[in-house]
Amino acid sequence: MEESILKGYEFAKEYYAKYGVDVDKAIEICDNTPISIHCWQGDDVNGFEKKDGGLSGGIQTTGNYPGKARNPQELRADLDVVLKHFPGEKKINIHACYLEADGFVDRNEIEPKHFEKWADWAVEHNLGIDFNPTYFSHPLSENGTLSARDDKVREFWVEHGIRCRRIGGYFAERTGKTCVINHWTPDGDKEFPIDTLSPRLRLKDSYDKIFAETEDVKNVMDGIESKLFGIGLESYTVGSHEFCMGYVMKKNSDHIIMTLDCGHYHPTEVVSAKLGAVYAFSDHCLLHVSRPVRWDSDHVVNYDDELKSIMDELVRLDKVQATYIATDYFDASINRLIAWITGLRNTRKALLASLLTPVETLKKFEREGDTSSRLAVSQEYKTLPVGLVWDYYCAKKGAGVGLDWINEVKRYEAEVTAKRK
Ligand code: RNT
Ligand code: ZN
Repeated sequence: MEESILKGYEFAKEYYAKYGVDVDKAIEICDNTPISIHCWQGDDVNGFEKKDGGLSGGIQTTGNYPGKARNPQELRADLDVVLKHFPGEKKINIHACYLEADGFVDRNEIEPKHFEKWADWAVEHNLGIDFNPTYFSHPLSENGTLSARDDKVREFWVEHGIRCRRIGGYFAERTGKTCVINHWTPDGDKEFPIDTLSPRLRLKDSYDKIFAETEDVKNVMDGIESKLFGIGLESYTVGSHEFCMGYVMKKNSDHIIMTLDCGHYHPTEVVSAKLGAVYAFSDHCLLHVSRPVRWDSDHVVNYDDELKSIMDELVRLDKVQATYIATDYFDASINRLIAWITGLRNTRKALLASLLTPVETLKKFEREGDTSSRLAVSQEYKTLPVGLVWDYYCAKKGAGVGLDWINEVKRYEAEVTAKRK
């Protein structure tokens, strides 16, 4: 390791000790916390179904940067580069549309065998796998999926959900690690509907059917993801926040949990402010770490105040272990790997920064009613030398420090991704 990095670490250790913070313990917890890497940044949420038709469901990938992965082999090769530059415990998060089959296999026909190569790859890399039903980018998703008025359409998607839970069970078996499934449906309306209740009752019934039919599935957690609106579906979302939260709380099940996506709320609402309320009623939740920008929900995660507030909250609530942390963004306007790795590193770095805060000291001030010290100290620690600890951690893990990893990804671009036509 470079001497300056080591020196920085020694200095930071001494500095943090003044606040009663144990740097090595923070690094250890940070390193052991799984973060689930969304596979869909690598190919603009396309997937590998042998069918035509683009991305739908009110989400869009903009930009035309060359070099996106065109098949599972390329995506996994790119993921190897991501894994290398993203330190710490990882999982891979894949969508049902990333199946591998000889011909076209429809969503209501998918089976564990279509995901065997993903499972082999994950086992080889000692990674857990998380999973997502794909309730979009399909001819039958144009007028709703699990909430569709048409019985046949609804049945089709219920079958998809059932199959996805079984595939989740398969992943858990293969990897020996819990598979976290995220259920998100884009169902909604461009205008405000006259009847806002019936679609919700149908969505509720569909989820009930999926879970009732798959009670035997083991080691799978199910996040229910809400959303405010989608593109082309601006006025009404069937799976709104109130709906999804209501569903999860009413079910009171040990595997059905809330998914909170940072980009899925009104502009002044923040996920960091919701966690303390969610944990008053739930043992777990799933985070989709993302970044909203005006109306868009899926920008590359920045090292910004809200990301830091979310991680602060997890540490203060002592819910780092209870929370399933997953990333969710897609940017096709810049080098996809740099986008991917930047968001992931920011997520891990923010977690490390929060683990390096003097939480016990702050809690003590609060208990004693010393809110002046609580405020003052909470501001002081913001500029503590977290970057020095981060660099040391990355160097120790061989994940690349500063410009190193960027240069390496650029080399990979020149040698591999730029040659893809
Ligand atoms: C969309 C949701 C959802 C998707 C992925 C691809 O707004 O956030 O999680 O991004 O399923
Ligand atoms: Zn999401």
